[in-house]
Amino acid sequence: MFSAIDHQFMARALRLAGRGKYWARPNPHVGCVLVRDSIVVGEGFTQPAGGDHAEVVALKAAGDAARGSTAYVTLEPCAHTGRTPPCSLALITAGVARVVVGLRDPNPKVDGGGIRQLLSEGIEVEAGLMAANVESQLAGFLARQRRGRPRLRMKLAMSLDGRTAMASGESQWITGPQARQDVQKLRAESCAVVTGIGTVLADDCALTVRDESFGHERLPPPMRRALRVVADSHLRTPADAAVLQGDQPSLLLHSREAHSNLPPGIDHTALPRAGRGLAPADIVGELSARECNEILLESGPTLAGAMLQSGLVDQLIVYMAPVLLGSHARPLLDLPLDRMAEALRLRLIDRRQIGDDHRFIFAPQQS
Ligand code: AOF
Ligand code: ZN
Repeated sequence: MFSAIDHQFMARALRLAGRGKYWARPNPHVGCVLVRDSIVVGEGFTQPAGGDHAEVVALKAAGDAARGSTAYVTLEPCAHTGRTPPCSLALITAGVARVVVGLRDPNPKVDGGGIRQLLSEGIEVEAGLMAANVESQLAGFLARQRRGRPRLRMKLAMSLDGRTAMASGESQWITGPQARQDVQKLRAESCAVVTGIGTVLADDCALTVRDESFGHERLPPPMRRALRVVADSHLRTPADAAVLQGDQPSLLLHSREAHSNLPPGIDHTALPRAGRGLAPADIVGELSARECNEILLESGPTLAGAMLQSGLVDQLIVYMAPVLLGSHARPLLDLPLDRMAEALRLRLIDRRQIGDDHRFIFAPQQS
């Protein structure tokens, strides 16, 4: 039912959508192309939250030329008034004749409503073109809408012998500059970057998204807003820690019993105490409540092990450097298993070389 031309324009809409990936959150980054007589008359992608949706950007660009056109939209046009008015209405008012949708929007406020509204106005609608591409492009948003919690990706950097630091804690640098640059992109795509207090105290990590890592694709400040989160049950993060400095927001998650000596202005939230720390489900739940679509976990072995055992991790992104750190060095994960039957089996999703390192993406078998 879809022609080669349809594929070509939806592919263009997908590429456009990608340009919004660092700033649309918590909205999904959507792309829209308006075509009349095989000519693109307008196109656009989702603007930062509160700004125009992709369809509205494209319609504004097209003006009167939108009348009688076909709209290629990666995600079903919204039919509700949220931070912005419904796109379905904007398409109807502009006189668009046909709408080709990549994927139906699972947001309960939309969920087929946009498509129904277009159809009821006599507009031809076809859905499902390149849906698998939209699924992977919007994996975080879709996870939050469908199952009520964000996608959680865990980043690990290790030596060939599965070590992450020397016994002294020294760890800079195991992987090379290209791999570290790749991590910058993961951070920029994420709504929250989470670490544990152990890593903050050991490395004084800043967890920032650094502009210079993006080459000519320079990121203006609104694109660098990943929330930096520290799981810090006892509120031990020093006020002068790098993770609390700069213009990128940070959040300390602590147990209800912790005493705060923090200077004013530092965002912190109390969660129930669970064993020696905080429960992974509570950490993820708090970030979900804050409309996070994508969480990147960049922690040491304790939090990483607990998260993995909680079953909440969707992907492990492992950078492996061609170096041996030896048997005194620290292991990748704190995962006290005894029997083969307890082993966590992973499924390989992707594998590639980045500089001198290798990057593997795995999903735990259960998910
Ligand atoms: C579209 N086009 O480009 C995007 C959509 O609060 P609002 O008004 O910004 O609406 C947010 C919701 O709209 C979001 O949760 C998702 O369901 C949909 N996103 N829809 O028609 C777009 N980004
Ligand atoms: Zn919309």
